[in-house]
Amino acid sequence: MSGDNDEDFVPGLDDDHGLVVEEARPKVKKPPLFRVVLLNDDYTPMEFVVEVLELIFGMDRPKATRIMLEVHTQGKGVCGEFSYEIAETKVAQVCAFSEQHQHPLLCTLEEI
Ligand code: TYC
Repeated sequence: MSGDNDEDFVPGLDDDHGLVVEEARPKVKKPPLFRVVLLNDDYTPMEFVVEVLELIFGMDRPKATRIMLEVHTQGKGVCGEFSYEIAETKVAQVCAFSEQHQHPLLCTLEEI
């Protein structure tokens, strides 16, 4: 019987209707990422910045110390890359924690 044989296969045609429709490939973009960036200042104690990096960004002490020193010497440093909602939450947490302790530590977002 015709159509039951693999050798009769014609791309774009099927036996019952004559046409097959290619499945839609929805265009889905990856969501944008944001860097959370810590800024240097002259007043926030180094130990406090290390604590922030451990507490809010889950870094271990050696990594937190390295990032803190990078910020101290270069003026800014990256704490991590996140979706917008998570990055925004981290920035808000850093600001709230710094304000609570009356330090002027600044933190911002950068779209990647
Ligand atoms: N520059 C600060 C000091 O000498 C330390 C510091 C590091 C402050 C990183 C902010 O994001 C910062 N005490």
